[in-house]
Amino acid sequence: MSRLVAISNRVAVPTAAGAAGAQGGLAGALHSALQEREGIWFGWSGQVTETFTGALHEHRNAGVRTATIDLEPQDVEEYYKGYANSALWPLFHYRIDLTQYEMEFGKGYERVNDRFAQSLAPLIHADDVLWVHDYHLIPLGELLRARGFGNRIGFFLHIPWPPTRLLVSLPFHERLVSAMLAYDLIGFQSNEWLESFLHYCRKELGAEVDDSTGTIRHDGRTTVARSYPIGIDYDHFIAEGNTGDSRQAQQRLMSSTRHRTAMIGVDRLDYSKGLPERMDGIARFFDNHPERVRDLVYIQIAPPSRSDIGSYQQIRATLEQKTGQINGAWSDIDMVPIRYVNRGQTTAALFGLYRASKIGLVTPLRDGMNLVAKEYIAAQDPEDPGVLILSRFAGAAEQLQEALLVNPHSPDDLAHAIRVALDMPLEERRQRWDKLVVSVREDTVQRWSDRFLADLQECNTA
Ligand code: ADQ
Repeated sequence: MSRLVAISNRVAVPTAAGAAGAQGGLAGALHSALQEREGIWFGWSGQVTETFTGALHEHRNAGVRTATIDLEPQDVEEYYKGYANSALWPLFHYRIDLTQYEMEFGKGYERVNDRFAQSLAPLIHADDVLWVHDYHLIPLGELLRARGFGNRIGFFLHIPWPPTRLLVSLPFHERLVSAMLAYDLIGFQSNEWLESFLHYCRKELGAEVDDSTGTIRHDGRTTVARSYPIGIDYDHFIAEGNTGDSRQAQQRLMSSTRHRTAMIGVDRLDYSKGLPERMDGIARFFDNHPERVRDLVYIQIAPPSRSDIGSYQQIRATLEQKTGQINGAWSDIDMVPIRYVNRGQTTAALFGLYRASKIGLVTPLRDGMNLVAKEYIAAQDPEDPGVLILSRFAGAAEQLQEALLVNPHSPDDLAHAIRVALDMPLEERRQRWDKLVVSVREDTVQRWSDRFLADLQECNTA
C-alpha cells in the first residue's frame, strides 16, 4: 500500500476528548484515513509569522505524522479570509450576494498555494499517493505537476460545486477549473455537485466528457470525477455514546425538558446552515399552533466560526435577534421555547443531546454533505427513534431519503414538518429510522476514504 500524503488548509488532529467539532467534519475524517496508511498530514499551522520562511513544524500527534507551515498576515487576509472564505465559500454555497472578488485575494490564493507546493515538495517520495482537500487548495495539484511530480494526486471537494451559470461570475473561472484537471481523480460529495462539474467542463472548457464514467479529457490529460459521499466514524461515535459523559448530557437535557419534546440543531454559525430561516420556520410553527408552544423546546447549539469575517458577524447578530424575538413573544415564567448555546460540545455530549431530542433539525440552504444529519440518526434509540427533518439542499439528502425532506427557504414547509414530526407515530418513526440507519452505518468515513484511495490507486498517471 502506497504511503498517503494528505494536504488540507488546516491540520487538526482530534484530541482524545473528541473536541474536533468546531473545526468541522474534515478533522475526524482525515485522521482515520491517515492512521490506516502510515502517512503525513500537511497544512497551515494556523500561526502567522512576519516573513514566510517555509520552515516545517513536524510532529507526531495521536498516531499521525503532521507537518505544518506558518503563513504571513497578508496570506491569511488574502488567501484564507479573502479568496477561500469571501469568494469561493459563498459562491460555492450559491451566495453570490455575499461574494467578494478582489484581485489581491486571487493573487494571495495563488501565492499561498505555491508556498504549500514549495514546502511540501521535499516531503514527497516517488511512490506516494497525494490527497488534496477542499476549496482552499484547488490549484495545488497543478503547481506540484509544474515542479515535476508525476505521483497519483487526488482532490476531494467537501463543499458543493455550483451550477455553471453561477460559477462563470468568478473572474478567471476557467483558470481555476482547468487547474483542477491536473488531478488524476476528483471526488464530490453528491451526484448533483458532480453533474454540475461535468457540465462546466464540457460547456466552458470544451473538454471531452464521458458522463457514464466521469472521465474528462482536456489538453492531453485525463481526469476522472466521481461522487464519494462522506460519512461518520460510526463505531467511534457509538463508543462515545456509551460513556458516562454522554449519558449525563442526555439525562441533563431530558430532566430539564420533562413533558416537552426536545428538538435539536447543531451547526457551525455559518450563513450556509440556514439558521435565521430555521428560526422563521419555528416562529411560523408557534404562530400557526399557539396551543402547542408548550409541547416543544428547541435547542440550538451553534459555536461561532470565522468570526473575523463581516458576513459571519452579521449572521450571528441576525440569529441572536430572531432568537430573542421568538423567546420574547412566546416565553412564560416557567418556560423558554428556544435555548441558544453559543459554544461547542464534546462528541460524547453531542451524542447524548441528539439521543434526548425527538426531533433533529438540519436545514442548511446548501451543504456539501452535512454530518450532523448522520450523527443524529446514529445516536437514536432503535426502540424509540426521533425524526430527522432535513434540507433537500444538503448533499446528505441524496442518501437520507427517509428523513422528512424540506425546503429550508419556506417557513411554512418547516412549520409543517415540525408538526408532522411531533405527531409521528412510533411505528412510522421506526420504519423510517430502520432505513436511514443502514446508510449511516454502512457509508462510513472509512468506506469513503477506502473507496477514494482505491480508485486513485487505479488511475493511470499521464
Ligand atoms: P462543516 O460545514 O463543518 O463541514 P458538518 O458536515 O455538519 O459541517 O460537520 C460539522 C461537524 O462538526 C460535525 O461532526 C458536528 O458534530 C461538529 N459540530 C458542529 N457544531 C458543533 C458544536 N456546537 N459542538 C461540537 N461539534 C459540533 C464541511 C462541509 C460539510 C461536510 C463536511 C465533511 O461544509 O458539508 O459534510 O465538511 O466533508
